Amino acid sequence: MTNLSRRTFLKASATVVAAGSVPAYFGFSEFKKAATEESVKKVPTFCHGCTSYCGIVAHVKNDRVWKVEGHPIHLKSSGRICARGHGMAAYLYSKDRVTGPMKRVGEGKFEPISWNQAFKEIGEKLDSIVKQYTGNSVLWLEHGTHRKSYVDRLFDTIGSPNFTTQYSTCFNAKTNAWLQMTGTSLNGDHKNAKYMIFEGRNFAGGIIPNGMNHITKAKEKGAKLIVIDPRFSEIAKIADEWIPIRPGTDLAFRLAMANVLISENLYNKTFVQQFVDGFSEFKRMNKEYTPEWAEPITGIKADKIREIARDFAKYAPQAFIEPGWHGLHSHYVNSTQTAQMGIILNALVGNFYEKGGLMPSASLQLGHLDLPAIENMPEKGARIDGAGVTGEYRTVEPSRGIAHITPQLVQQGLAKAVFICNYNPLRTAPDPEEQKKIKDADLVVSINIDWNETSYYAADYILPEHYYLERLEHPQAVSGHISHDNPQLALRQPVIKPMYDTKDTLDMLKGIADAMGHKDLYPFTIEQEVEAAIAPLGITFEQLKKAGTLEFPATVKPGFPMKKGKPALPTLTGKIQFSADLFKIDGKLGIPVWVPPLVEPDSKNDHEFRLIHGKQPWHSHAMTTNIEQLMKLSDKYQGTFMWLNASRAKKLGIKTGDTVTVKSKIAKKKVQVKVTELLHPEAAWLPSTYGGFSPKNRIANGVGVNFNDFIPIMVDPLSGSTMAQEVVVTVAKEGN
Ligand SMILES: Nc1nc2c(c(=O)[nH]1)N[C@H]1C(S)=C(S)[C@@H](COP(=O)(O)OP(=O)(O)OC[C@H]3O[C@@H](n4cnc5c(=O)[nH]c(N)nc54)[C@H](O)[C@@H]3O)O[C@H]1N2
Ligand SMILES: Nc1nc2c(c(=O)[nH]1)N[C@H]1C(S)=C(S)[C@@H](COP(=O)(O)OP(=O)(O)OC[C@H]3O[C@@H](n4cnc5c(=O)[nH]c(N)nc54)[C@H](O)[C@@H]3O)O[C@H]1N2
Ligand code: SF4
Ligand SMILES: [Mo]
Repeated sequence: MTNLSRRTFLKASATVVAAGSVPAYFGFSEFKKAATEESVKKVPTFCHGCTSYCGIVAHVKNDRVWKVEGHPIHLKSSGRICARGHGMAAYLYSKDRVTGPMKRVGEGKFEPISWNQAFKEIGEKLDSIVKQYTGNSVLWLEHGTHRKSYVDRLFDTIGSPNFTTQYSTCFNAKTNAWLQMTGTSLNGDHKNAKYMIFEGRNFAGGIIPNGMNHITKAKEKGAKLIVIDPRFSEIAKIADEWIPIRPGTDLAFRLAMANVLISENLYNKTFVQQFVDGFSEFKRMNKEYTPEWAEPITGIKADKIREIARDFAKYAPQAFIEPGWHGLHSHYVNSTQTAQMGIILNALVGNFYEKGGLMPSASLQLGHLDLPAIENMPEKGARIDGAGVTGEYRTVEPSRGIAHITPQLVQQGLAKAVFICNYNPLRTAPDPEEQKKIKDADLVVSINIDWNETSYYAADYILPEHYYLERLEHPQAVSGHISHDNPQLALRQPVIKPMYDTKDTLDMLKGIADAMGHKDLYPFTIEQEVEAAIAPLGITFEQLKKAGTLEFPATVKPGFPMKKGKPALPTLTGKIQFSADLFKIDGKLGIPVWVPPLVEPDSKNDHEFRLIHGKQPWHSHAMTTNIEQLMKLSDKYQGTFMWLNASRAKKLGIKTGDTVTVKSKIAKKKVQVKVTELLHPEAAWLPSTYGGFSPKNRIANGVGVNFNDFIPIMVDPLSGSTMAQEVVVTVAKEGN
């Protein structure tokens, strides 16, 4: 396709589909020649469909992506990707992408604006906000931390401490507990395990493609898999046992497991003596939590709890409770204690740094650019969301912040300028009507790729980033979630030229900083960043580009970290701290004790349920609901339906396919129901993805409902999470 421009080609192919014939004036013979003669290029990069960031290889012909497949060696994909990986690649060609910078001119009305004009207006506005209210009134919200190093330079210049990730809606309780108790984080070594407990964790729904591969390999060698989930999740299908725990009571189950391990002398005494601080206090406080105590709370028979604890000890150290992700770690007032108990149980059986137990991610020392220091750096005040030791939420990690309270910060006049990047709080944070109030800030800039709810309802300016298949990024060390001895480095690189008038976030920040008068704040290119990052590794940019993912010699070995013969975790004692210092508040010892959930459905009221949720294998958060191919799967599998237990549904006269009204204190919505035996009777379960309400996302808009519709903005006092399942709803058949 040498002489035919891509635009002409697209027009041509669209017409072919529409008309079913080939008008000669489109130069079809030329197209056909190019289509048959041009060779397929295979360009490795990595997916952006979820935080697994799987390595992929894009097949490109005529500057068009024809398909993607899993990168053969990437830790997370290892040759396979999921449906979303394919859907995300197809979304490159969606008509709903934002094709150039936009400025709001009214409610739901936007006009194109040039990049230079957008930078000028945003830069001048930001400058006046900083002058009037200080840099502390500026907030950056982002899914992840990938662009943090860029934001840091601007925030150091203006004096803002408010870089915030989406983690308060994801898994803060887990990261907080691991940080406070161990100073690190470890992954299950699934492929070498003999016994795995997946509690509130679903590798086959909250997908890591190669994770499932590791588990099935272990199972082929005889490993046992126990799944503890109020719902028969996708991973429960391959489990030896599914235990439908009463939602919100995992802490009680875990306390009782520890009680069995200690009272029956099954715990690893040598390990505990050497590597644990605070065991005797824990033992004293854990005495009352017998399996008989936990039985009525969890709905799991005392004998079953004993059996699991004994098996766990029997197979240790090739046994673990999967450290988990979202499913247990942002849902309840007791989520942090539940996460603490995950660490404690694993430590009691001594599986830390053991093959088949918990192992660290293989690490890589990357280089970085030696950038000029920021001159006259203003003093930064405390974070406006109160995260961190000097704030209202002293035990919440300040590096992550509390994203979902942004509308309150705007209403209180604390947040005047809000940048929202690769993040859609209006659909993925609690109470969308409240989240809409983010628009009341003096300046709201959305850096996203499509017309998500945040852009449509809240943004003054939409600055579209290049799609992930169109951009280069500084390289990423592959880590987390599944264990791997050899570190890997993955590169995201453009597989085609950008299709529209989009930019990298680095160039957007350059433009805004320049317009504010902070010239040369970013005196580098992404290419230079890549070169600096790989400099210590002895590889070239060309090698990395060609391979996409490179693997390096093993850095991970079993064995607890030691220094001069002493345990050397980055904690106060170098040991695992059962009593976490930061959690020692209000006279408490920082040791997990039973904390009941905040709310309970009334067992005498047939209409009341706890509303719980989970991922669906073919959707990511809210963003894939605008992908046509994936929504076809939703249609096929009744994907938008809310699950109800058969015995409860019967009492209410509800059958599969019926429409019901679901009501919480803040919302009343209609949804169709799937009636099933495979759910705890106390729960109503919603797939977490649907309920799009941006009119410009034509496929997602108006399909299904979302758990966030029903929950008010709340903050878990220890980790700052949303407590998204501390909600009781009533369910009634239409007309009742
Ligand atoms: N398909 C898909 N995969 C994804 C993502 C996605 O959006 N879609 N997102 C990625 C991200 S960012 C994350 S954080 C991970 C999340 O990965 P996971 O944490 O594994 O996924 P979830 O579905 O949120 O939760 C897991 C399970 O917890 C169960 N659960 C709910 N309440 C309770 C409870 O009270 N007790 C117990 N024991 N179980 C409970 C749910 O039924 C669900 O099956 O997935 C990642 N992968
Ligand atoms: N409704 C709902 N809420 C949830 C969850 C859920 O499953 N459903 N899950 C919870 C969890 S575990 C998490 S981690 C969070 C996730 O919360 P979000 O990050 O808000 O979720 P996403 O739906 O992934 O939305 C990200 C937005 O990024 C934009 N985007 C996509 N690709 C790019 C890109 O390449 N560049 C840029 N700049 N933008 C891009 C899209 O416009 C999309 O709207 O949500 C939490 N809350
Ligand atoms: S799990 Fe699926 S969506 Fe997530 S990064 Fe991998 S291929 Fe993409
Ligand atoms: Mo997440």
